[in-house]
Order: sequence, then C-alpha cells, then structure tokens
Amino acid sequence: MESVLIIGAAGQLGSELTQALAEIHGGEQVIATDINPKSLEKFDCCKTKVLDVMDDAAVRRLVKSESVTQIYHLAAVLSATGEKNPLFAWRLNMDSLLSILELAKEEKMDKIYWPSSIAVFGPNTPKVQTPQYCVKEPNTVYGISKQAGERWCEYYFEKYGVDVRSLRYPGLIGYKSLPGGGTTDYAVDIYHKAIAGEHFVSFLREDSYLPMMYMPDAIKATIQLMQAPRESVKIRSSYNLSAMSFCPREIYESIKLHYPDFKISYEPDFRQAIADSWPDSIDDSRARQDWGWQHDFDLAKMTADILKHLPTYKF
Ligand code: AKB
Repeated sequence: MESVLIIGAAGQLGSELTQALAEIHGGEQVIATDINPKSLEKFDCCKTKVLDVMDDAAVRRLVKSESVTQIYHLAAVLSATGEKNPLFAWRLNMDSLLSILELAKEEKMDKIYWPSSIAVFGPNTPKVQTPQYCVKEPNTVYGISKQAGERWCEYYFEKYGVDVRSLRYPGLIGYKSLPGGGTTDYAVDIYHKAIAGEHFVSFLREDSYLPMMYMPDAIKATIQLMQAPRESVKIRSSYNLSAMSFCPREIYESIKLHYPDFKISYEPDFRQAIADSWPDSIDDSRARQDWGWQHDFDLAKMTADILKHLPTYKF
C-alpha cells in the first residue's frame, strides 16, 4: 500500500496535483502538507498536516509515523522572489531537496518526485527548440538551485538507486491558485485582471516568448512520469517538457476574443532579464519517446477553459 506525502501542497502545482493523487491513491493514503495552516483548508480530499520542509526532524517524524513510501517535494522559492533573497532561496531549494533524497535513501522509499524548470537554462543556451542536453549556465538563484538539484537527483539514482523522477516545467498556468512569484506568472495574473475588468500592465515586453503549459497538461505529465515503469525513465536529471510558446501580446489577443474591452500596456522590469535568459521553446522529444508524453492544450483552448471556470472559482 502506497503512502504519499506532498510537501508544499498548497502552491500552484500542488493545489491541483494533490487532488489528482488523492483520486489515484485514495484520500486516506495521501498527506498534503504546507507551512501555512490556512492554505491547507482547501483540501478535503485527503489528510493534511502543517509542515516546514526546513525542519528536517519534523519531516523525518512524519515520514516514519505515516510509513511514507512516496514524496512529492514541491516546496520552492521561484525565480522572481528568489532574486530578492538569493541565500534564502538557495537554502530552501537545496537543503530541503538534499534532506529528502537522504531520507529516501535511508528509508528505501519507493519513489520521489521533484520538479525542475526551464530556469536551468541560461543566456548561452540555444533559445529555439532547446535540446535536452546543451549548455545551461543559469543566472538566477532559482535556476542555479534547479540545475544543482538535477545533478543531485541523478547522483542519488546512480549511486544509491533512489527512484527519483523530475520534469523541467515550462511556465505553468492554472486558475486554482494565485500567481506565486514566478517570471511566467504574468500569464496567470492576466486572466484575473481580464475577468475583474481591470487594465493589465505586463512586466514583460509584448514580444517576449516563453515556453508555457496549462495545468491539466502538467498534472497529466507528472502522473504519467510517476506511473511509467522504472526502466522507461531513462533520464534521471530531469526531462524537457513542452506544450506551447507565446508572448504577452499573443495571450492578450487570445483573451480579447472573449473580452473585447480588455486593455494591456507594457512596463518591463527586472523580470524581463530573467525571461530573456530562458528559452523561447523547448524540444521535449525524449519525454515523448521514453514514456509517451503528448500535450492536449494550446493557447486558444487554454484561454477558453480558464475564462469558462475562473469567474465562478472559489479560492
Ligand atoms: C518561474 O517563473 O519562476 C517558474 C518557472 C518557469 O519555473 N514558473
């Protein structure tokens, strides 16, 4: 019987992944944890517990008392927030991963999931159809922590057989949580502004392309990777993953088809330099080859779905 621990469950990805994992494993087998007690109130699908991932002793106690067999370690400081407090971001992102990997090794856990990001790429990376293997050299603390984390994941798999799996997510867009300090989060915020009838000020240039993905696709990819047979998961750092690429002007135009009075202006800030260091588009052929990845949503389909659900969604 699996016992699944989700760390950072109330964040952007966890808010939707928790529900999916409870459906797969049964609510009694899933424990959603977060540092913020209030943020856990939304989960009635599974068990919940307040947990600070930096409190190694508390994580260990919970893993033992609940006989945890799988961990989804989602807690992280994202790119834009990370630049405001680099040392804190490094400590949180790295120390927490290392203690989870150690614990997985000691407790001989079944599987670990840890998200990586397109932030592992940097200004010297090929920008278009960025390959799985290429120059990286990230220049944000978030990207540096994700790149180092990927190396540690592969190390723990190779040296100790820890079955750790990972995806390099593009910008994730969902309507079930608010923007969380990422550079790609303008593409979450813009829908909220459109629905509220407000003017949207983009912190990226109108032609700034980034790889993006709608949350249902991200959940599908995560579950598919975690359910793939061990031998099909051939990349143990992290898989490139892709669905669509667009710029602020294009997402604005897709929303304007539904909200003709919606207005946008552009005031690039420090996040523009972060976006400029990341790829425009990603080659994810290894994920498609190794475990059958296929995305469902393009920009038009995503916009229609978000605008259908967001106006009545209760936070
Ligand atoms: C961010 O913008 O920091 C994240 C990411 C691309 O990993 N959404």
